[in-house]
Amino acid sequence: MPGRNMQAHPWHVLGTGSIGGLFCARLATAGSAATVLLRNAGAREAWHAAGGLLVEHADGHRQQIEAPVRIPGDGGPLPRHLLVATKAPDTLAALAPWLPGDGEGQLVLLLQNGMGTSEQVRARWPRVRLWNAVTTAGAWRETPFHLHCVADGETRAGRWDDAGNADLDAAVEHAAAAGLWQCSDDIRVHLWRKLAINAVINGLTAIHRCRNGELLEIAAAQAQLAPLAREVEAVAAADDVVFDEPVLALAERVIHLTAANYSSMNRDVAAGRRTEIDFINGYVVERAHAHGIAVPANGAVLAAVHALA
Ligand code: KPL
Repeated sequence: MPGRNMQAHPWHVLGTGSIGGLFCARLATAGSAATVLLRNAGAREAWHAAGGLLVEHADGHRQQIEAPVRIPGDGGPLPRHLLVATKAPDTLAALAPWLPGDGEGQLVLLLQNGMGTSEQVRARWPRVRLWNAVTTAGAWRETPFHLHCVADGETRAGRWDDAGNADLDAAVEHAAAAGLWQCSDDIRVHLWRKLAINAVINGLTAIHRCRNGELLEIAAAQAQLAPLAREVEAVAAADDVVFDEPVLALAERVIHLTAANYSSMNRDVAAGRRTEIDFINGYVVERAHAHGIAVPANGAVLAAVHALA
């Protein structure tokens, strides 16, 4: 009975962007009374004024979600299971009000672009049970509380390390049984594969202000694809992660599949928002330094995107 098991382990969702909203919808479908954690009273008013979240699925079916909402300082019990879908740079600040101690008795599942937030969360909350998820689902936001899901994709979830209370994992396993994700023993490989794609594509599309497909047409961008891919492969290998296909081939396949799209980083730069570059090429550079590997192409993309901000 996935529905009853899901109700026994209620989730709290932090971050109501396109992916956070989509997983609120999936939790609702699975029979979980997920609670949405919002930033402040203004966001709560906007949520109620919109009547909650509207998700339009690829098959045309519309789902209205009127989940309960909480804001920091409301005095309720501590959330035990948090699904975090904020932008990577916002993670610690978004989590802080909900994890006032060392994380004991709480589980955090990070579902985000980029890497580096797991290490940050672990350093700040040594007793939290920490999971990651990686998804290929695609969604976009028409308004803050109106989403369109364009691809169901595949989602994998895996434990980051062994710290924390293993009993909390039941919530992740019940969600897997309800079809939200597949549990994986090698989540780092999935995280690195997504990171590799984003490290090759996203920064370049922001720098050249182009669609993903145009990376193959703009000579200066095209020339950077292979060096970026080679560097990511070398750093991942030093972190004991081996890809089942060359990163350049992987990235080029995604470029073809998403040729007409603007990457998330291109959109962030166009809208004047903070980017996730520090958690994408920045993470590659950080791990490269730790291993003494030179990564000039990733360093150049990191610096160029910082200069755009
Ligand atoms: O994940 C993406 C992103 O934009 O963040 C890709 C796969 C590059 C699609 O645009």
